[in-house]
Amino acid sequence: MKIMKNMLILAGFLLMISTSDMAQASKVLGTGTNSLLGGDLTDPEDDGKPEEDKKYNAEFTANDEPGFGGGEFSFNVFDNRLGPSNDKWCCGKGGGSKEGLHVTAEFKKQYGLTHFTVSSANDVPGRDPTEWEVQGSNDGKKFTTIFSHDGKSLWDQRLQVIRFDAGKDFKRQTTGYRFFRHVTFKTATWPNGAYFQIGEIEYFGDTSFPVDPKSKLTNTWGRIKNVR
Ligand SMILES: [Ca+2]
Ligand SMILES: [Ca+2]
Ligand SMILES: [Ca+2]
Ligand SMILES: [Ca+2]
Repeated sequence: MKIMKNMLILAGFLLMISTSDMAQASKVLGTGTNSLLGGDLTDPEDDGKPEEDKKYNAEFTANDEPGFGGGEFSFNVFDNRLGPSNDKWCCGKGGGSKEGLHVTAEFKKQYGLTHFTVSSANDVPGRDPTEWEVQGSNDGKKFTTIFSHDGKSLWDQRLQVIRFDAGKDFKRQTTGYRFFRHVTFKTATWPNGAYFQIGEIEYFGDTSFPVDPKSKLTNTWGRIKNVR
């Protein structure tokens, strides 16, 4: 009888695990700066000084408004804050951008992406990314798609933090990358007027993935090419 009861408890427990395992696409963590996970790979200590671009563990580049200062610039997605103006990246290149709008974080080490967050900014939902990707690279030139979304905006509130996990929202990673790039190809209002915004991006990863010898080679060549 006792064994039977224990088995029932076990069965219930297993059911619970498998149900939570099935948790569907992405997870809303809340709204505002306090809902960010914090301590992501770009700034593990959460002590970055965005206005000076100091105390970060990554180098940032972008094809639109590169920089933290000067306004609603692209690196504001790494300033550890959610809010208006200087806390976000807004509002898109005039007439759109064929290659999309992208911002890249370059690290010294390779990381297998385990999870990441992307947060909406404060303005109208029509500026939220509807078609976008997170990509990885080891030379900063050839990028592989890790996560992609093409459909309705995933954010239903302003300054909303959404978390995406490997094994649920994108494939469990077996390759590490030194570069992570966020690209937006479309928003609901693209490419008219102020058509784009993102509040914050956080990347998390580990180095305990099996090393793919090919990616190692790419990394070496990437470094040689970058020295030119
Ligand atoms: Ca830091
Ligand atoms: Ca951060
Ligand atoms: Ca800022
Ligand atoms: Ca921000």
